[in-house]
Amino acid sequence: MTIFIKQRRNFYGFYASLRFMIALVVCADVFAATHAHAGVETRADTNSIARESAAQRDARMQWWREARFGLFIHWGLYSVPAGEWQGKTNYGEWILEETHMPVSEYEKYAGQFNPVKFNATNWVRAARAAGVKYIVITSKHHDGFGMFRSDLTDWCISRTPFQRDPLAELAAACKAEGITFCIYHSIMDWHHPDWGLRRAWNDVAAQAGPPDMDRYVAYLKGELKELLTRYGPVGLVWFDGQWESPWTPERGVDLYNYVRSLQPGIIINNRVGKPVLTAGGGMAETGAVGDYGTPEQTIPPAGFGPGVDWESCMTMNDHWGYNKADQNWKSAQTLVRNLIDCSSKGGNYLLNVGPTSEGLIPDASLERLAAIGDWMQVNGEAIYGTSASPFARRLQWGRCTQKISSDMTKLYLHVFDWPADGHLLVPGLKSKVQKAYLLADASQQKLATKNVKEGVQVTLLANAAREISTTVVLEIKGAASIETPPKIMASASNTYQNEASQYGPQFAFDGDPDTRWAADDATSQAWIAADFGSVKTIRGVRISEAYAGRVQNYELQYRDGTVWKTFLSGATLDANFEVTFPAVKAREFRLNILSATQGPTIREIEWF
Ligand code: FHN
Repeated sequence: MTIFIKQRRNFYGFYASLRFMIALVVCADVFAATHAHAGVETRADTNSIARESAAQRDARMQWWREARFGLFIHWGLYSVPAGEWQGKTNYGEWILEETHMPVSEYEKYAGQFNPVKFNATNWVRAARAAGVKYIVITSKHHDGFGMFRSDLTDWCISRTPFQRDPLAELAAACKAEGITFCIYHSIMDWHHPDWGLRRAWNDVAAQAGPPDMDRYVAYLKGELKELLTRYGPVGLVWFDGQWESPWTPERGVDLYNYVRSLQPGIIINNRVGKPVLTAGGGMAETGAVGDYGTPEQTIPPAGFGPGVDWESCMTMNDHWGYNKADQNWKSAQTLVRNLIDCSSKGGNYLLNVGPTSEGLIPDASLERLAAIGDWMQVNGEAIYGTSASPFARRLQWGRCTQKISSDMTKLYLHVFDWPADGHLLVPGLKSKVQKAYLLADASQQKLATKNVKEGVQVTLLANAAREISTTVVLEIKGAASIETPPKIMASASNTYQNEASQYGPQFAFDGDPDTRWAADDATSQAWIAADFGSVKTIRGVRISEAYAGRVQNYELQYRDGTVWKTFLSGATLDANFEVTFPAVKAREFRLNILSATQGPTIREIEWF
């Protein structure tokens, strides 16, 4: 029998969940958070967020910014079916929602949840050995089940044969091991009768009266009070499930304030608010709230610029919750390079594990954590407490992080692709290198460096390359002086779903083949232009089309006053298109696509 204090039963229509759409939403958040923070700071009249000075905020965020690497743990009743129901094996933590199984059916998993092999210290030690600085554990996911002992409901751990409190044990182990304990708490609750969008298959709530969201919010706050007053310091709350209509920006601001009132130093992600749904980032939204943005399963192409806090969360395989059939594991190399990529763009990496219902982290996850730990053992200095790369353009051979102190800058060059000739070019670096060495080399044997026209050339030691990534340290007096390539003002006639922060024209001129400009799918005609700000003589162009063959007919043009003049036309492009032509002098040049089979998308355009 389900007991909810202060609850009534009722029945509401079903709300179709568009999970994959949610993932697309997530990227939007980052911009929301950034602007929100800026907005909230200034818009005292609309949102009464707990006021703090920029210095106070920096102090509150410091541990998290320096941490760079966190462990996400999706653990709950959904680990019992382990992804399987009625012969289908691809479910995860959304099994209740995706199967529409009666909630009374789902409740039976509580009786089968008895993780006797759970050992919080083992989990935390595996995380610490991997170089993780904070752990975010699901105190409650969308199924509403509390992975802690609550006085407000018995739809929690006390309903199971496992008469212990996993969160209490994890909080204690984190404290003992020097890891910051954090919680993930879902706003949406498929089980609670007062959550505004009650599911038709919530037969347990069927007898309750109509949902009462104010009463639900009181319950939600009650749970958070238990969590934020009984488990010691909590580093951050990772809210989620904010996208459904019962949740509002006002409720987000109110909850943000409430949580900060319980632990003033706590950090709260931006999903406490209600980022307006747009496919990906690129929207400054009013009323948004939260301390940092949360791209999901993706790493932003170029980060979000200085002063923008964000954290990319990602699965190790294809599921957040435990799925016994899912063996599609990312390699340790991919996971470490993702961590480096996030750090090089000024963001954090929150890597997920989905433990079993016995209380074990899958071996494949432990193996990867251990491999990451081996790399972090040697290279952690190039991740923790670093800031984003000073190089505006993507480095062909890898990434860069830096540490700036009063009189010196350390550039950490993360070499993914070892130069065949042993000479690594650091493009655009003008500074004189005081000292260069391999981070893995305790003797810090000096590497020869030379300032050349294109930048600094570092002579690497033969066979020093490491499979995952090799860190070369350059010590420079003061700040690094880097010749920034001429700033190109990019523009285009169309950008995919107005997603400028993901597919804007600037990405075709950033020197990064992993980013691209894209037009909407249905676009058959489009142009993309580059304004060099001053007259430039060009004699050729290299164009890398992302999906070769879409462009069927194009012109190359320059602007003469208000008129675009065509100086070359052709049919198709491809991934490595290059053409030279007699010199053309102008400030602005454009690729004008006259016909395309589908939305044209270009990785790089280099006018030379
Ligand atoms: O629906 C959840 C999902 O189950 C998982 O928790 C991820 C983790 O960031 N967040 C939501 C999807 O955006």
